[in-house]
Amino acid sequence: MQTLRPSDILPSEITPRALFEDRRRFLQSAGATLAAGTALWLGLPHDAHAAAAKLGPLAHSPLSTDETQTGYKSVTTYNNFYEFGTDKEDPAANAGKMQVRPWTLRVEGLAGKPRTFDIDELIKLAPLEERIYRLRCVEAWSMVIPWLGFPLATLLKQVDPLGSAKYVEFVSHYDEKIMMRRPVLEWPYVEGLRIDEAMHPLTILGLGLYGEVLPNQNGAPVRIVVPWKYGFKSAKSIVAIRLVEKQPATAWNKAAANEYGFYANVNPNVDHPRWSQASERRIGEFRKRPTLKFNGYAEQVSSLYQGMDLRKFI
Ligand SMILES: Nc1nc2c(c(=O)[nH]1)N[C@H]1C(S)=C(S)[C@@H](COP(=O)(O)O)O[C@H]1N2
Ligand SMILES: [Mo]
Repeated sequence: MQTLRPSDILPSEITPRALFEDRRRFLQSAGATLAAGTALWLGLPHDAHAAAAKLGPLAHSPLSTDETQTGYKSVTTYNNFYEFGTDKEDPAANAGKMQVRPWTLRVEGLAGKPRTFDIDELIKLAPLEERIYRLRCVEAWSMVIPWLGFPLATLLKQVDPLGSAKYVEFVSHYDEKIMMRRPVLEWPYVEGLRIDEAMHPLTILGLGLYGEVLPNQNGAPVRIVVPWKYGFKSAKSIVAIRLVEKQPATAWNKAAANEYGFYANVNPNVDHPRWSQASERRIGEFRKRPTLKFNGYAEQVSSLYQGMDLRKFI
């Protein structure tokens, strides 16, 4: 069976055009309260998401967890994407306005060969893998998401990072015409990693989930996914990656440094100043689960932090 790449086919071509346009109009006019039920409202089958562009072929990564995956509906309607509102349903209701094509990603800064990649180039840059990762939000909930992507290292190597590049900064798209203007955070949303964290094989450039291109609310068309850190490190809808010498000033760290450290490694032993991080609720479950150090990825990543006091470097 031949699987189409999103470069071959756009969602607007797959979904019958009238339906697609209806849906867009609906998303633009409906308030946050209604839009969560869009699929039902349109009378679409339960797996309405099957209308989105499929990505493939995919290799299943051995770095995946075999835990039960969080349902597609929760993954795509319970989101943090503050540019589109601070309630969990806001991104699904409002992110449809974001134009995700054409899209380019600049990889610049301390690099021998800085370069701008078109989204279609990016998707073809390396074999796509399915990476089923736990995502642990700083708000003490978690999900298990089947991401599609490839190692961020593969992209970074394309531009020949210089030895002076010690950190990597990620800049999200910002458009005040369709996104929040209130300075809840400083816009654009900026995140960052140390270069060895960025080059770690677990860190991926996310291009899809559940076998399809990323829904806008999950950070279309390209985002970062760093599974051993709190979710806020995984910047969505990025337009630039900068190789830099100094630790970048990041959006959440600027907003409240004592609550959101630069490292933000998942750590059950270090509480958020306003709540415990010892346990979490997996979306779809009622019982609480103990939070695991480095979100369960300690074996792979703890060597990155040898000799560092992780109570100090939160
Ligand atoms: N640009 C941008 N990226 C962002 C955020 C945001 O508000 N803006 N929220 C972060 C937080 S707090 C989390 S938990 C994850 C959520 O990703 P998901 O909605 O795809 O599960 O995205 C992260 N990336
Ligand atoms: Mo989060």
